[in-house]
This record gives sequence, C-alpha cells and structure tokens, in this order.
Amino acid sequence: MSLENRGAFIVFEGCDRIGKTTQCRLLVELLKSRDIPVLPMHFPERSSHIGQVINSYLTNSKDLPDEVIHLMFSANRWEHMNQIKQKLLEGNTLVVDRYSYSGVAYSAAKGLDFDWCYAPERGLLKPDAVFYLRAPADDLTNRGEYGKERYEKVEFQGRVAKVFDQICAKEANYWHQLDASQSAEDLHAQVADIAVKLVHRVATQDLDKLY
Ligand code: Z5A
Repeated sequence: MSLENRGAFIVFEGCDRIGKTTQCRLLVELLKSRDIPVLPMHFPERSSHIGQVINSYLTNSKDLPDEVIHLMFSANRWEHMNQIKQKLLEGNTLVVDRYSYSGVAYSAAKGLDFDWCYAPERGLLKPDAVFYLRAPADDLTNRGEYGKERYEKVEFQGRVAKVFDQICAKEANYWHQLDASQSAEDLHAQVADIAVKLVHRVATQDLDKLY
C-alpha cells in the first residue's frame, strides 16, 4: 500500500457481552499478521477526565441525568476525533469497539428522543463499515460477567437491540449484521472476509462524516 493511502475506519456494535471485544481482538491480530497497520480503540475511552466520569456512572458509583451522561458519551468521542482522523490519514486502520450508534441506542432505549440523541453525533467521522453483532438477549446472560454494569439487564438489552435494528435498517449500505450466536471463530471468518477487502477498497477514498 502506498504512503498516501488511508486506513479503514471499522466499528463493532451490538448489545452487552455479544462478543465485540473478542471480534475486535481477532480482527486486529489478523490485520497485523497481514502487515496492515492497525490500531484498536474502545468507546467509552475511560482514561480521559470525561471517560472517568463515564466509568463512575457505568459502575454505579455516580448518578447523572440521562441527558447529561448521553452528552458526555458524545463528548468522549469528540475529544478523540482529531486523533482518530490523524491515525487514519497516516494509514492506520482503526478497529473500534462501540461508537455513536451505541450512544444513540442506549439513550433512546431509556426513552430519550432518537433525533435528539443523534444530534451531537453529527459531524463526527463516519465509519467505513459497522459490524453489527446480533443474538437474542436471553442467549447472552450465561456469557462471562454478565450483569456487573448498569445496563446489563435482559429487558433493557431487548430495547437497545430494537434501536440498533432500526439504525441497521437505515444505514444498511455500510452495516453488516452478523449472527453472534455462532462460534467466535466462525464469526471472525465472516468479519475477516469483509474487512480485508474493505481496507483495500477505501484506501484512496475520502473520509466521510456522520450527518
Ligand atoms: N454506552 C453508552 O451508553 N453510550 C455510548 O455512547 C457508549 C457506550 C460508547 C460500556 O460499554 C457500556 O457503555 C455499555 C454501553 C454503554 N453498556 N453496558 N453495560 P463497554 O463496551 O465498555 O462494555 P460491554 O458492552 O458491557 O461489554 P463488553 O466487554 O464490550 O462485551 P463484548 O465486547 O460485547 O463481549 P466480549 O467481551 O467479547 O465477550 C463477552 C463474553 O462472551 C466473554 O466471556 C467471551 O469469551 C464470550 N464470547 C465472545 N464471543 C463469543 C461467542 N461467539 N460465543 C460464545 N461466547 C462468546
């Protein structure tokens, strides 16, 4: 790949414990093994000041109004946007565990207006591809450490999944819905096939924004 080529912006989305972190790790390992420059990222990015407030909220040590925590999640993405753009333009593919769509899905599932939730995301970089991992919420409760954080309740996750489904239908041209109840290895094979082609396809394309 030439020096002017940019990296691909790849996002994994889905409900809690669906296997996003596992798939991000497997994809990063695969791209590295093919000598494709790649960096992992995860939202919320908990190390910044804003990220620490979000962490206190998620671990139930701090309460905040729904609107306030929603805007903090969005601010957490904005505070990393220049860094994301720079890394992509330097040729690094980014594999990102959750992004704006989680922001909208979790807040809309609490009852906040969908358009209000989406508004602060406008202008952020748009992913080249979103892998949306989907499985019945009941299938996830026996996965490791389910139930530790604030939102890990079956009924709430069902509402989150409905909002993700709605977004997936709207954004079908760059979303890939995949069955997360299959083995991690089978799922990875599907992801890998799409992702490797994508890295080459978008290398000379301009970055786009969410609108
Ligand atoms: N949130 C929000 O409200 N607004 C926002 O803007 C953003 C997030 C960005 C923290 O997210 C919370 O923040 C989240 C949404 C909200 N809700 N909660 N709680 P997070 O990403 O930090 O944490 P999480 O989603 O709860 O968990 P996770 O660690 O990201 O889960 P995961 O990555 O989807 O799953 P995993 O760690 O890869 O796998 C979970 C377990 O299942 C583990 O034991 C694996 O070994 C196992 N596993 C993985 N794949 C499989 C398959 N295929 N079969 C069987 N078992 C598997």
